[in-house]
Amino acid sequence: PEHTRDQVELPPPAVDNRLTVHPLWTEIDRISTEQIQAAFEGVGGGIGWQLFAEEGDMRMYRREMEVDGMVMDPLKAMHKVRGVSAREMCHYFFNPRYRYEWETTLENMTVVEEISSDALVFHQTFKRIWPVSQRDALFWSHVRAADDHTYAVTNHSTTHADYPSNTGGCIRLFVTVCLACKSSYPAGERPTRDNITTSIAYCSTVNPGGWAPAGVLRAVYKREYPKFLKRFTSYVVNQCKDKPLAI
Ligand code: 6CM
Repeated sequence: PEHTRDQVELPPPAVDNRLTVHPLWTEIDRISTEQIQAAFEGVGGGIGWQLFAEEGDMRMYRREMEVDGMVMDPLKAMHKVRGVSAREMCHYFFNPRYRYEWETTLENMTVVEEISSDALVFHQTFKRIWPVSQRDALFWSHVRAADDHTYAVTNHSTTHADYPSNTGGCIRLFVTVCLACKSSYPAGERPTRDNITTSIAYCSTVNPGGWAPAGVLRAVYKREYPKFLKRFTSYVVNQCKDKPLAI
Protein backbone atom coordinates (compact mmCIF):
# COMPACT_ATOMS: atom_id res chain seq x y z
CA PRO A 1 0.00 0.00 0.00
CA GLU A 2 0.87 3.67 -0.45
CA HIS A 3 1.91 4.27 3.17
CA THR A 4 4.42 1.42 3.20
CA ARG A 5 6.45 3.05 0.44
CA ASP A 6 6.40 6.36 2.30
CA GLN A 7 7.52 4.81 5.57
CA VAL A 8 10.59 3.32 3.93
CA GLU A 9 11.67 6.72 2.65
CA LEU A 10 11.19 8.65 5.87
CA PRO A 11 14.29 10.49 7.09
CA PRO A 12 16.73 7.97 8.63
CA PRO A 13 17.25 8.15 12.43
CA ALA A 14 21.05 8.34 11.97
CA VAL A 15 23.28 10.00 9.36
CA ASP A 16 23.69 7.93 6.16
CA ASN A 17 27.27 6.63 5.82
CA ARG A 18 27.44 7.68 2.18
CA LEU A 19 27.10 11.31 3.28
CA THR A 20 29.98 11.19 5.77
CA VAL A 21 32.48 10.27 3.01
CA HIS A 22 31.31 12.99 0.58
CA PRO A 23 33.50 16.11 0.02
CA LEU A 24 30.62 18.35 1.22
CA TRP A 25 30.18 16.47 4.52
CA THR A 26 32.26 18.76 6.75
CA GLU A 27 30.39 21.83 5.52
CA ILE A 28 26.98 20.14 5.64
CA ASP A 29 27.56 18.90 9.19
CA ARG A 30 28.85 22.25 10.49
CA ILE A 31 26.15 24.43 8.91
CA SER A 32 23.33 22.04 9.82
CA THR A 33 24.45 21.93 13.46
CA GLU A 34 24.69 25.75 13.64
CA GLN A 35 21.34 26.28 11.93
CA ILE A 36 19.43 23.78 14.07
CA GLN A 37 20.81 25.33 17.25
CA ALA A 38 19.95 28.86 16.08
CA ALA A 39 16.47 27.80 14.97
CA PHE A 40 15.48 26.80 18.50
CA GLU A 41 16.78 30.00 20.05
CA GLY A 42 13.69 32.18 20.35
CA VAL A 43 13.44 35.79 19.26
CA GLY A 44 12.21 36.86 22.71
CA GLY A 45 14.40 39.73 23.85
CA GLY A 46 16.42 39.48 20.65
CA ILE A 47 17.22 42.93 19.32
CA GLY A 48 15.67 44.10 16.09
CA TRP A 49 13.24 41.24 15.44
CA GLN A 50 9.93 42.65 14.25
CA LEU A 51 6.74 40.62 14.10
CA PHE A 52 5.27 40.99 10.60
CA ALA A 53 2.73 38.18 10.36
CA GLU A 54 0.61 36.39 12.93
CA GLU A 55 -2.16 33.88 12.39
CA GLY A 56 -3.32 31.25 14.87
CA ASP A 57 -0.17 29.64 16.29
CA MET A 58 2.05 31.07 13.53
CA ARG A 59 4.35 34.04 14.20
CA MET A 60 6.79 35.48 11.68
CA TYR A 61 9.62 37.87 12.46
CA ARG A 62 12.20 39.61 10.33
CA ARG A 63 15.26 41.71 11.02
CA GLU A 64 15.84 44.44 8.46
CA MET A 65 19.33 44.13 7.08
CA GLU A 66 20.91 45.61 3.96
CA VAL A 67 24.37 44.88 2.58
CA ASP A 68 25.50 47.25 -0.21
CA GLY A 69 21.87 48.29 -0.67
CA MET A 70 20.62 44.71 -1.07
CA VAL A 71 17.96 43.35 1.25
CA MET A 72 19.12 40.31 3.23
CA ASP A 73 16.53 40.38 6.04
CA PRO A 74 16.85 37.25 8.17
CA LEU A 75 13.44 35.68 8.72
CA LYS A 76 12.32 33.51 11.57
CA ALA A 77 8.95 31.83 11.95
CA MET A 78 7.41 29.78 14.70
CA HIS A 79 4.38 27.55 14.35
CA LYS A 80 2.60 24.67 16.08
CA VAL A 81 0.89 21.89 14.18
CA ARG A 82 -1.29 19.16 15.62
CA GLY A 83 -1.56 15.59 14.33
CA VAL A 84 1.79 15.17 12.57
CA SER A 85 5.31 14.34 13.74
CA ALA A 86 8.57 16.25 13.29
CA ARG A 87 9.83 13.38 11.15
CA GLU A 88 6.82 13.56 8.84
CA MET A 89 7.13 17.35 8.50
CA CYS A 90 10.77 17.03 7.49
CA HIS A 91 10.06 14.16 5.12
CA TYR A 92 7.67 16.28 3.06
CA PHE A 93 9.97 19.32 3.12
CA PHE A 94 13.05 17.35 2.04
CA ASN A 95 11.65 14.90 -0.51
CA PRO A 96 11.58 16.35 -4.06
CA ARG A 97 8.58 14.20 -4.99
CA TYR A 98 6.21 16.54 -3.16
CA ARG A 99 7.83 19.91 -3.80
CA TYR A 100 5.67 21.15 -6.70
CA GLU A 101 2.60 20.38 -4.62
CA TRP A 102 3.37 22.92 -1.89
CA GLU A 103 6.04 25.31 -3.23
CA THR A 104 4.23 28.07 -5.13
CA THR A 105 7.25 30.27 -5.98
CA LEU A 106 8.94 27.39 -7.83
CA GLU A 107 9.18 27.26 -11.61
CA ASN A 108 11.51 24.28 -12.09
CA MET A 109 13.38 21.86 -9.85
CA THR A 110 16.20 19.48 -10.80
CA VAL A 111 18.02 17.03 -8.53
CA VAL A 112 21.65 17.69 -9.49
CA GLU A 113 23.20 15.09 -7.22
CA GLU A 114 21.93 12.34 -4.94
CA ILE A 115 24.56 12.28 -2.24
CA SER A 116 22.74 9.86 0.09
CA SER A 117 19.28 9.04 1.42
CA ASP A 118 19.51 12.18 3.59
CA ALA A 119 21.36 14.65 1.33
CA LEU A 120 20.61 15.99 -2.15
CA VAL A 121 21.81 18.87 -4.31
CA PHE A 122 19.07 20.87 -6.05
CA HIS A 123 18.91 23.40 -8.85
CA GLN A 124 15.73 25.47 -8.76
CA THR A 125 14.39 28.34 -10.82
CA PHE A 126 11.79 30.61 -9.29
CA LYS A 127 8.83 32.33 -10.87
CA ARG A 128 9.74 35.73 -12.23
CA ILE A 129 8.57 38.71 -10.22
CA TRP A 130 8.19 42.03 -12.03
CA PRO A 131 10.38 44.17 -12.32
CA VAL A 132 13.15 41.90 -11.03
CA SER A 133 15.22 39.49 -13.17
CA GLN A 134 14.40 35.83 -12.71
CA ARG A 135 16.34 34.03 -9.98
CA ASP A 136 17.74 30.55 -9.65
CA ALA A 137 19.45 28.74 -6.76
CA LEU A 138 21.76 25.77 -6.35
CA PHE A 139 21.83 24.30 -2.85
CA TRP A 140 22.46 21.16 -0.86
CA SER A 141 19.67 19.89 1.33
CA HIS A 142 20.19 17.66 4.35
CA VAL A 143 17.63 16.06 6.66
CA ARG A 144 18.67 14.72 10.06
CA ALA A 145 17.43 13.61 13.42
CA ALA A 146 18.62 15.90 16.22
CA ASP A 147 17.53 15.46 19.85
CA ASP A 148 14.62 13.31 20.97
CA HIS A 149 11.65 13.65 18.58
CA THR A 150 13.48 16.40 16.71
CA TYR A 151 14.18 16.45 13.00
CA ALA A 152 15.47 19.25 10.81
CA VAL A 153 16.15 20.05 7.16
CA THR A 154 18.92 22.50 6.29
CA ASN A 155 19.35 23.99 2.80
CA HIS A 156 22.46 25.96 1.89
CA SER A 157 23.81 27.34 -1.38
CA THR A 158 26.71 25.61 -3.07
CA THR A 159 28.31 25.51 -6.54
CA HIS A 160 28.44 22.92 -9.31
CA ALA A 161 30.47 22.94 -12.54
CA ASP A 162 27.43 21.89 -14.61
CA TYR A 163 25.31 24.76 -13.23
CA PRO A 164 27.29 28.02 -13.53
CA SER A 165 25.66 31.09 -12.01
CA ASN A 166 24.18 34.05 -13.89
CA THR A 167 23.50 32.18 -17.13
CA GLY A 168 20.31 31.43 -19.02
CA GLY A 169 18.72 34.74 -18.03
CA CYS A 170 18.76 33.96 -14.31
CA ILE A 171 20.57 35.72 -11.49
CA ARG A 172 21.82 33.25 -8.87
CA LEU A 173 20.48 33.91 -5.38
CA PHE A 174 22.05 32.50 -2.21
CA VAL A 175 20.00 30.90 0.46
CA THR A 176 20.32 29.43 3.94
CA VAL A 177 17.15 27.82 5.22
CA CYS A 178 16.44 25.62 8.21
CA LEU A 179 13.17 23.91 9.08
CA ALA A 180 13.54 22.48 12.58
CA CYS A 181 10.69 20.49 14.14
CA LYS A 182 10.14 19.02 17.58
CA SER A 183 7.25 16.75 18.54
CA SER A 184 5.66 16.41 21.94
CA TYR A 185 2.83 14.39 23.47
CA PRO A 186 1.53 13.95 27.02
CA ALA A 187 3.95 12.20 29.39
CA GLY A 188 3.13 8.56 29.96
CA GLU A 189 0.95 8.31 26.83
CA ARG A 190 1.76 6.70 23.50
CA PRO A 191 2.02 9.19 20.64
CA THR A 192 -0.99 9.20 18.31
CA ARG A 193 -2.40 11.58 15.68
CA ASP A 194 -4.80 12.82 18.38
CA ASN A 195 -2.26 13.77 21.04
CA ILE A 196 0.87 14.76 19.11
CA THR A 197 1.92 18.38 18.52
CA THR A 198 4.91 19.53 16.50
CA SER A 199 6.61 22.86 17.12
CA ILE A 200 8.21 24.33 14.04
CA ALA A 201 11.01 26.86 13.74
CA TYR A 202 11.71 28.02 10.18
CA CYS A 203 14.65 30.32 9.46
CA SER A 204 15.56 31.78 6.09
CA THR A 205 18.16 34.22 4.83
CA VAL A 206 18.18 35.03 1.13
CA ASN A 207 20.85 37.07 -0.61
CA PRO A 208 19.19 38.20 -3.87
CA GLY A 209 22.53 37.95 -5.68
CA GLY A 210 22.03 41.11 -7.72
CA TRP A 211 20.03 44.28 -7.90
CA ALA A 212 16.43 44.16 -6.72
CA PRO A 213 14.46 47.08 -5.26
CA ALA A 214 14.19 46.77 -1.47
CA GLY A 215 10.49 47.64 -1.42
CA VAL A 216 9.61 44.98 -3.97
CA LEU A 217 11.61 42.28 -2.18
CA ARG A 218 10.16 43.08 1.24
CA ALA A 219 6.64 43.09 -0.20
CA VAL A 220 7.22 39.72 -1.89
CA TYR A 221 8.63 38.17 1.30
CA LYS A 222 5.80 39.59 3.41
CA ARG A 223 3.25 37.98 1.12
CA GLU A 224 5.04 34.73 0.22
CA TYR A 225 6.53 33.43 3.50
CA PRO A 226 3.25 33.27 5.46
CA LYS A 227 1.58 31.75 2.40
CA PHE A 228 4.33 29.13 2.18
CA LEU A 229 4.25 28.10 5.85
CA LYS A 230 0.46 27.85 6.03
CA ARG A 231 0.25 25.96 2.76
CA PHE A 232 3.12 23.61 3.56
CA THR A 233 1.89 22.69 7.04
CA SER A 234 -1.70 22.07 5.94
CA TYR A 235 -0.36 20.04 3.01
CA VAL A 236 1.51 17.76 5.43
CA VAL A 237 -1.50 17.40 7.75
CA ASN A 238 -3.58 16.43 4.74
CA GLN A 239 -1.03 13.94 3.39
CA CYS A 240 -0.67 12.25 6.77
CA LYS A 241 -4.25 12.02 7.96
CA ASP A 242 -4.96 8.52 6.64
CA LYS A 243 -1.47 7.12 7.24
CA PRO A 244 -0.09 5.58 10.41
CA LEU A 245 1.87 8.06 12.55
CA ALA A 246 5.62 7.82 11.88
CA ILE A 247 7.64 9.08 14.80
O1 6CM B 1 12.19 27.07 2.08
C1 6CM B 1 11.43 27.02 1.12
N1 6CM B 1 11.63 26.21 0.08
C2 6CM B 1 12.72 25.29 -0.05
C3 6CM B 1 12.45 24.33 -1.16
O2 6CM B 1 12.23 24.95 -2.36
C4 6CM B 1 14.06 25.97 -0.25
C5 6CM B 1 13.94 27.18 -1.06
C6 6CM B 1 14.74 28.19 -0.98
C7 6CM B 1 14.65 29.35 -1.88
C8 6CM B 1 14.11 30.55 -1.23
C9 6CM B 1 14.06 31.66 -2.22
C10 6CM B 1 12.87 32.50 -2.00
C11 6CM B 1 12.71 33.52 -3.07
C12 6CM B 1 11.38 33.38 -3.71
C13 6CM B 1 10.96 34.63 -4.41
C14 6CM B 1 11.27 34.57 -5.88
C15 6CM B 1 12.50 35.36 -6.22
C16 6CM B 1 12.21 36.78 -6.65
C17 6CM B 1 12.92 37.80 -5.84
C18 6CM B 1 14.37 37.94 -6.18
C19 6CM B 1 15.27 37.70 -5.04
O3 6CM B 1 14.61 26.22 1.01
C20 6CM B 1 10.19 27.91 1.09
C21 6CM B 1 10.55 29.23 0.52
C22 6CM B 1 9.41 30.19 0.55
C23 6CM B 1 9.79 31.48 -0.09
C24 6CM B 1 8.72 32.50 0.00
